[in-house]
Amino acid sequence: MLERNWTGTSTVPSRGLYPHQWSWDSAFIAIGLRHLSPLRAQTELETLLGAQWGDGRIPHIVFNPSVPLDAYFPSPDFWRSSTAGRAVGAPRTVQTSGIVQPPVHALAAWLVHQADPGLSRARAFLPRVYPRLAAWHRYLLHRRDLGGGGLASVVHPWEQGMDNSPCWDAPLSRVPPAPARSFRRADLDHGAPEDRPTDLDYGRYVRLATDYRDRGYEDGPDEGAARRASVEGGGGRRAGRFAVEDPAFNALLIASEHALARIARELGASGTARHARAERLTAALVDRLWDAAEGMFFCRDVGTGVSAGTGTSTGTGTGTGELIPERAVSGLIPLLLPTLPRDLVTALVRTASGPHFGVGGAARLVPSYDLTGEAFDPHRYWRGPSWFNTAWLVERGLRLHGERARADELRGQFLRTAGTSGFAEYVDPYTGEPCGAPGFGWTAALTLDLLH
Ligand code: 9YW
Repeated sequence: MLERNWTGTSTVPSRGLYPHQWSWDSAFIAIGLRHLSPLRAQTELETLLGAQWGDGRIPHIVFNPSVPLDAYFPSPDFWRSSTAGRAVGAPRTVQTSGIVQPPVHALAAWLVHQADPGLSRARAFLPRVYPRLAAWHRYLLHRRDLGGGGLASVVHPWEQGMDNSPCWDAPLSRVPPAPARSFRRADLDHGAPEDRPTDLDYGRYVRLATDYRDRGYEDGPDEGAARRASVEGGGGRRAGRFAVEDPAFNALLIASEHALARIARELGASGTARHARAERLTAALVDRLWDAAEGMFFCRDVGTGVSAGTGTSTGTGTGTGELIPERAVSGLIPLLLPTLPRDLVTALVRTASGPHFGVGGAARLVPSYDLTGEAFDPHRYWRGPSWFNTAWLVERGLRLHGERARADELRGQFLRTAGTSGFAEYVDPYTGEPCGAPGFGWTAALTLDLLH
């Protein structure tokens, strides 16, 4: 699969459905590729980082210029990155999207280095990628702290990577959809409509992306300054209609910050300040997103139109919002964090193995959404099906915290299901029936990783 999906400089998630380079896919793919070809794994990450914007953002898609425009929507002529994003430093030569995806990259870079430190040092891999990864984290922490509590916010469901998760239903309901006739969904040429997001979802995705583009992909003034103003009671952040603090996105940022600390140490610096920052971020994550009664993390809606304490639409946009009471796999992923308090680890393991997720019991892998939830749908993308990247993250978290038997069980299920599904994009969480695209990049790559 990985050979077939390799383009010469990077790997496509799937030949038909996703014919370009995707940001967090590439990070997961590099983690697997390092076992086959450490050079190819380094190249995968270097290609992605080569498309980084001047303000530090790593775009969620890097477009392949040899692929026809109508093969994927939204295409480069929708994003218009090199012109619309000029003020914030979009590259001139390569076309990209203007939004981001979860920051798995520093973690991937560190794991890729470890697979062949000799090659990595000979190619100065870490000295070349470190400044770019540091700028990426700086962007997220300074420009994307829209809630003012120290965490990064996503401004589009595509940024968090779980496009149609029920977590977005409430914040998305504030977004007027773009008319269905104003765009053409290329995804439906490849995927069954009942396995994909709805047309109404797409209308809202398109509206949000269009508005962001038309604002020149600006995230507002220095968020640090805005935050100081807000602490003093002035408000002043620039959260738009859709702004959400997500537990998985932030947990991956923290895991990557720990990895950056290790990279810094390998390069002769101390790394202490980065570990300390990861600690502060872990405290902020627990403070803002942990729900003790539910035993898991939730998203916090900090978009304009949500007021503190009521969660109702007021139009004032205080940015402090409310937790979104939807149980999704995103709320289990902080299990990955090395210094999560022990009682939280215990509660997360209990929640994962309980009736809502059925890990190690009724479910295959880790369902993307609450098996008992009203919005649960075993085939519709991120509203129930099990995905392999999230299972890999939960397996890693279980192993890290000494839950060896549970981790072994999940690993075994992962490998069996990956094989029998033809390395599917996602599977029915009860039957393991393959859904979405076959021959999916991160499914193949993470299988390799678990085999090592
Ligand atoms: C889309 C490429 C991407 C993943 C996302 C997944 C999907 C794109 O595919 O989004 O067109 O819907 O949700 O996580 O990175 O594999």
